[in-house]
Amino acid sequence: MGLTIAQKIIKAHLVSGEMIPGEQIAVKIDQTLTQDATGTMAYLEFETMGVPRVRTEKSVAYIDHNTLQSGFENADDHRYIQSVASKHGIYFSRPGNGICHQVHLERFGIPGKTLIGSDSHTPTGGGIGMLAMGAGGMDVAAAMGGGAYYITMPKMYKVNLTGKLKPFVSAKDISLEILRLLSVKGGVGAIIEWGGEGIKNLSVPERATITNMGTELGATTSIFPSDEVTREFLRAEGREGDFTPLSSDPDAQYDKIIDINLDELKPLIACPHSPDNVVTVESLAGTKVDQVCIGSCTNSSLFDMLKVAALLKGKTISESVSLSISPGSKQVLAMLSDCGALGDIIASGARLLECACGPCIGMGFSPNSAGVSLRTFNRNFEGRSGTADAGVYLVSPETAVAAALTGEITDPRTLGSMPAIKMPESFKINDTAVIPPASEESAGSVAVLRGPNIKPFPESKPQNDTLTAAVSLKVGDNITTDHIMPAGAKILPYRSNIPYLSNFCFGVCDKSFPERAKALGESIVIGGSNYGQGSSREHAALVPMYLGVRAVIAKSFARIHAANLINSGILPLTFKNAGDYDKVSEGDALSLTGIFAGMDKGEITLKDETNGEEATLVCSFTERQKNILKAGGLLAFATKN
Ligand code: MIC
Ligand code: SF4
Repeated sequence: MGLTIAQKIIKAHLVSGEMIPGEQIAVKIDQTLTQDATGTMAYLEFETMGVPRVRTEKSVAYIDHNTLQSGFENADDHRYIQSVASKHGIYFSRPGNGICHQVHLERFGIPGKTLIGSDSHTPTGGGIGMLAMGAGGMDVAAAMGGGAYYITMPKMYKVNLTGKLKPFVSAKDISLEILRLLSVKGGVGAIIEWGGEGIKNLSVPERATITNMGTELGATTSIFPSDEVTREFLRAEGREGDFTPLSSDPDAQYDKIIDINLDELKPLIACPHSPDNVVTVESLAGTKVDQVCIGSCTNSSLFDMLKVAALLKGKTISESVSLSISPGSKQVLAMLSDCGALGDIIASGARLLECACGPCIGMGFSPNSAGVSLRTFNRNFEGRSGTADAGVYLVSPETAVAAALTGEITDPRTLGSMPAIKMPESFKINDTAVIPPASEESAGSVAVLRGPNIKPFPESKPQNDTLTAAVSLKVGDNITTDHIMPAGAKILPYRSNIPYLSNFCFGVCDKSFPERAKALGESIVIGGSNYGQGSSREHAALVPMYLGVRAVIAKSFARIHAANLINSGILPLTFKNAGDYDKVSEGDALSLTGIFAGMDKGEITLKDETNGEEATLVCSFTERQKNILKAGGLLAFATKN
């Protein structure tokens, strides 16, 4: 039987396990990336593992999330990451050099290689034919130390694109269409391969917009073939030598095939508060808009920015709209500046932000109260923008500009004719903002600089054979990591201070949770389906662990979060019958007995001591995962072994 693109890459990197969907496999990792909001913790964990120098082909530490420095905390963390990277053989991308995924695509991504990153949008690299996956910081630390990455062998889905995008319809609309079709749970347990004759007209950055938002489908990753379009992109980046062709076999088998005709696609928009809440832009036309943000790892390439500049050229934005532009990288910004397009953007009244995540993670530029914000980003979860009652909509750059000009949601096809965009033959290459690590010989003398913001790693506890604890919180379906451990400018600087962060845990759902959990000592959280979707932040597991959460029982889990729970020593268990979720209430005393035998059997019985009800919980842990849970988390496990 023929192989899909992802199966070929997995086969070439398989360390253990069988490539049967649902089986645990271990994959050798060629490259890693970290960003600063998850990186500080990841490098603290890496240091604990005691490996002197990374064992990957290339590891890069980016600073792109915590770039507002309203106190010493972020600057101290940047200094820590720079010094620890230099000491251990990791390249350091300075603040201002750009968003990790955009820069990695431009400067480091290589077709056919494996990449894991401590950021859920690492699948952006699938746009260049990499097998690129988001992971928790501990898994990235382990991979930097030469360890394999453990995942469940995914199913394979294929999306066939036919036809050609019409003017004012773009790659972002393809992402929104697949979210409309599949929902935020639709990609769970699968790798999505994009193909069909329609991909020929999509450049690498457009493909990367699509693989980037595959994360919102819950997919393990998404991938495009490596073809002449890929070669052309690498040539323009001065890296043609990194090109290898890559395609699926003609007789490759897929578990699901989806067809999208690009000729029929219209501009789409995701409404608050979920990326799959998708309707046509025309159906919302006339809705008043307060703010428009263009950028993020989804839509900040040179092509996106040139389109924005061309549409803004000679025009002034609406008086009632505040427009922000964050180019994805220094390369994009420099080229915009050189060709004059930056001047067109500035002249229109836009506010230029630095090349970083910025408003996407609530790092500044929060909307006004009850404001309507149109963003070219990938997530519109409740509260993420930093304004609790804002309504955030996700759109393409074209739709964003249309709203900025008119002050209301506007179908961009009404703007007239789309100006022709001429992409340069080659990109401007200037890697001075990427600092190479110290040589192996001089690494010993590099001092690692730690600021007072870094607090000791919280102590985890081994799982016992019995667990008796109360339910500290019961939540519904699709709870995101932004609900569990919110981000934003006020909290993000404390990513290496778990005790402080704990005051905000589950703040979006229930502000009294931290106090209640602390008072209970040990407790259990009950969740609905797709629990922990969204970000890779391991803080959404480490903080509950610090607050005494010993198990999360849900209808189903998002992949990275389930792995983070295990790495933090928390049991992720699933109701065998989803209806049993209704039997348990907040405050109930629960008991789980025979946990170790249950882990082997795959079933554990839950007794609700408050109402006498029983339910069967299922789990399918590998031997390694059982040992991690018994040790009290990956760090305890790794330092013992
Ligand atoms: C996000 O988009 O939610 C983030 C911020 O990039 C996260 C990482 C983090 O929480 O630091 C992600 O996507 O993994
Ligand atoms: Fe940064 Fe937003 Fe991309 Fe996350 S989704 S990496 S916060 S730009």
